[in-house]
Amino acid sequence: MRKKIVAGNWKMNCTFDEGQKLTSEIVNMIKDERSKDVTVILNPPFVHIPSVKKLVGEISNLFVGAQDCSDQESGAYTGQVSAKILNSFGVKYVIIGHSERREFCSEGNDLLANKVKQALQNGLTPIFCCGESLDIRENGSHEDFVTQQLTESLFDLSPEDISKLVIAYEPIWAIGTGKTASSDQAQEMHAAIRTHLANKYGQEIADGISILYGGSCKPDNAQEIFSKPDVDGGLIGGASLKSRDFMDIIKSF
Ligand code: 3PY
Repeated sequence: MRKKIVAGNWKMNCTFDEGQKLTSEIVNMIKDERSKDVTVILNPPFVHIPSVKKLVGEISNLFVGAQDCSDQESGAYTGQVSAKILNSFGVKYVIIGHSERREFCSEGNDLLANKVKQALQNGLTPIFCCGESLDIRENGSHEDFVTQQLTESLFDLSPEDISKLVIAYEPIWAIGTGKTASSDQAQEMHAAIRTHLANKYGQEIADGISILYGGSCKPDNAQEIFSKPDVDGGLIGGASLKSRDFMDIIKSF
């Protein structure tokens, strides 16, 4: 059975007080509503991590993640945060290769391969993002594009390491645009990703990897998207900043 996962990507949002309020609300609702079989991950900006972690406490299905990590172990890399440092703060998950980092920080497949390795070597679970732009979707090469992202960043990993990953398919044309992939479009790409993983690592390993959908996932479309057989949850942007919406998404399985 694959893990069902809902991860909130706060992006560059929330002051200290806003982050505390949002986390407290989510903690209270999760305690009340007990969505125990869903793994929930909060990915705030780095500076929030210790205070969010403190509020989260020991709730067994609620974890703190980061939005990025360095491709380097340690040293003179001003402004970067290593996987090793994140681990020492109790972080369990890290988003790697979000399209906004690919675009605004020029992160390419080779660099992302090193970030994934750093995360794994330091005990973090990478949530590896892939996804195509509108041009690529419209010219019909989206499957080739996404499978190439996976091949170039992940296919050096051993079967044991790839099994530890979570993958997030986030079509760029659906991020922050209000457009969402239809549930059939999401299913089609998730199935293609799983087949690509199976061709390299075998069906059993591919069947164990959770693949999340991201891109304008909201309470009113989550249930339909999560009902698809190869969709194992969501990486949630804007709707993760509203505790009620986030909880409604968590309850959409
Ligand atoms: C979005 O839904 O906008 C995201 O980018 C989630 O990572």
